[in-house]
Amino acid sequence: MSYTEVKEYEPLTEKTAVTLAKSLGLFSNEILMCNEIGDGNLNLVFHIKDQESQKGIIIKQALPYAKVVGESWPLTLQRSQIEANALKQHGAIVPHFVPEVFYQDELLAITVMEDLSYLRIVRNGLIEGERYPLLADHIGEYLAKTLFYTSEFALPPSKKKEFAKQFSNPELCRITEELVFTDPFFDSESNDFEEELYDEIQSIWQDSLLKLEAAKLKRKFLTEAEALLHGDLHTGSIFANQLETKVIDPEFAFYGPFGFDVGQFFANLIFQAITGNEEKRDFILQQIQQTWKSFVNHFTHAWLHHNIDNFAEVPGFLDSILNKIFEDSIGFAGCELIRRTIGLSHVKDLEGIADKDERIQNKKAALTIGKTCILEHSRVDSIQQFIVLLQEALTGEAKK
Ligand code: SR1
Ligand code: MG
Repeated sequence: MSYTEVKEYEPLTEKTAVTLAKSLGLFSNEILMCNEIGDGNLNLVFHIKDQESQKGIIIKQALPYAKVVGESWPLTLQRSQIEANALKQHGAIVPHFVPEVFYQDELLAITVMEDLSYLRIVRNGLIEGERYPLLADHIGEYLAKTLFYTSEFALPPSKKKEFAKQFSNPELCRITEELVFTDPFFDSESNDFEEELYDEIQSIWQDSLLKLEAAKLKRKFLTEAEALLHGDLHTGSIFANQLETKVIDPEFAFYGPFGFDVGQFFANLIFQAITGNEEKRDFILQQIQQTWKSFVNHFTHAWLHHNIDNFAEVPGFLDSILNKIFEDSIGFAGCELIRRTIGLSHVKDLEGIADKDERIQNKKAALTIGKTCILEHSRVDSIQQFIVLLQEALTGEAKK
């Protein structure tokens, strides 16, 4: 049977994934290698390769539950279509930063896309000391363009509202609302932390100023439908090498606040600044600065050439938007730092530290910096000031 004629959803196996690849006519060779390589929280990912021609593809399939928790946490298969459509939407804006989608199937909840296995997942590469000299420039450009060109600055409001409807993603948004913006700030069941952090965590739960700022940030995430976000832009969602950068996995895509993707990227770089030595810390801080610089350059260029809003040329408007994005992104970064340390879904940057004392010390630093970002986000006026704030936190109390 041709796999494209399957009538109901079933999870693929390495064998049926090959059958599917052949049904799609993507390979001429009969002998194909297939490995399930998914190491994320939610999906199956099959890497299929023709050893002779070295041609490969990726088949990503959504499971009807969150893999990280198990079948007790059902999850919509519709996220697969959201992801494929977001890849296409963002791919139309920045094709050089997004994998090409060859095929999508709603029933099977699959997306067949370009094989990026010649690149490395940035989180793994950074942990092992690799450097990606163009990463900051590329991600700054990716963020500026995907956000600007899906916003009302570039689209007529009616068109933007159509997209916002198409990318309504309530189940995946709920994960972020709970895991990033709520649970870590309360004694919630989903939290997962080492007991040595209990005093720090208690102080988070009891800090009403911190909770007030977190509440405001959550509200932004819930209500500000500014642009089509990636929605989960951590360093595990980025492939890179010395020359290229590709952003994958936008299954959390929806219309949300400009600063959210920027903040998640910042936070996941900050983990590397926390865990690295002095030289790495300086390099990572420079990457954060460069990302923002690239973002501002590309966003400003798009604004000056493609802004359709009548108010575009009003002095101060662009600056006020950039300031808002910047402040929000620092606040969102703070939430991401805290949730990846004590919430449900952790990061290898911290968990991979074998020595317990060292790991706890780094986790405490992540919590301190996360709190600072949340509390100070609306007072930080420039990227230089943010870098100084991070430098002080990294060399001072936070690392003791
Ligand atoms: C249940 S999903 C946990 C996390 O994995 C995804 O990558 C998102 O970051 C989500 O919050
Ligand atoms: Mg993901």
